[in-house]
Amino acid sequence: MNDPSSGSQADAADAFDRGRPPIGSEGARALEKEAALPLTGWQQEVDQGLRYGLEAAESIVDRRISTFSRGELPHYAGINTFMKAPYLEDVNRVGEFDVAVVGVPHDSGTTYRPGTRFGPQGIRRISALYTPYNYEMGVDLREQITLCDVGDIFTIPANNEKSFDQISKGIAHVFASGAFPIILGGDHSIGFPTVRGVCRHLGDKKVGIIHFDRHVDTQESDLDERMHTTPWFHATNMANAPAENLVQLGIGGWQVPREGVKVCRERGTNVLTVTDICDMGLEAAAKYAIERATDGTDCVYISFDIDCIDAGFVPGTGWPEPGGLLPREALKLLELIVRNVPVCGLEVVEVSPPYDVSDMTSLMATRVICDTMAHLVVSGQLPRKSAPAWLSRDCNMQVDRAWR
Ligand SMILES: [Mn+2]
Repeated sequence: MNDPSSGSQADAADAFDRGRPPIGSEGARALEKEAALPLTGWQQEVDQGLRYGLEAAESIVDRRISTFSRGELPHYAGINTFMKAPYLEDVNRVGEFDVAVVGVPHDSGTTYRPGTRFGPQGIRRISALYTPYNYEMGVDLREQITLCDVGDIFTIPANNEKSFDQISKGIAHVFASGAFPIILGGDHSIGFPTVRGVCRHLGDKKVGIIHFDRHVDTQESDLDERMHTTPWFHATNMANAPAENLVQLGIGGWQVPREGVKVCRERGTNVLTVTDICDMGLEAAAKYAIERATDGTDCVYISFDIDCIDAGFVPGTGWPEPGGLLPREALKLLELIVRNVPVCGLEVVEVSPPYDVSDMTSLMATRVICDTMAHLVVSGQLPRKSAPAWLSRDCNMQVDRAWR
């Protein structure tokens, strides 16, 4: 007979101590972590709001509220920078911040449906929904790092190559300042010029690329140009970004050009399909990615194509492909990777708001970005105490060979 008052059932009952999460659970730990976070940044925001935005009307009881909205609240109000971070009009000052968000509104590299030129705006708009605090991680970005939004690169809509030159120059500037660059795409053609911007300031150091995507993006040209199907062919032509350190996670389906597959095979890139990732398990897949990306390199760049996630979750993208990762799988992979490699930059690409539904694709991009910042905080990579070891102040404009 089972006596309900004895043995494991009683222990289990103890663990559910009236109205509290189970002892030792993530939920229980999260409750404690929050208590350890300061409120200094929040208080500064309130004080500034009252100074800049006037004290509220007399009928408002909560005197932290200002007349003009000047901070996080209310979430539907205000000017749309990323997470309402200060807009840094003078990009010469970008090095004063731990993290800089840069928009790259470029979709001339798109070979099917366009719209990712509106990606930065779409991501910024829905990012206003987020608080800077994450429950499980016990991170409050407002308290722990400084963030700015430098606005967008001036891209040239009819010309990929001129846009690439603008993007490389802009990203090199942010990267060289010591601020951690977070890039809002834009289609995936920007992956080449962003990495080229990074490589200009690596000296003789090397970068591994971890690439989340359903597509390989490794062919030399597409429709006679360097398009969003080609960034890694050209990025891995640079000595600072070896192909053997390019890890491609989530590849598969009916939109992978055979030309690109041939390049992956010949250059020895590291491809895992969605099935590989599920069969290996997320821990083993992340371990593989980390080993390959860091073997002989000094830092890791993360290129997150939102279409690595199943098309059902991210309809607002240029080439939707069913069968991708579940959001929680992608986010867990990101966690396991970001916390365990020296990350030098992040881009999130292929968000196309005109095809989006209820901002869900933009919201997923926001989640990837905020999670990455939090993992960098938890793993001690942000805020930076000194300039990263891989950063060279000298700018080498010769990192890539001229194409055609
Ligand atoms: Mn893709």
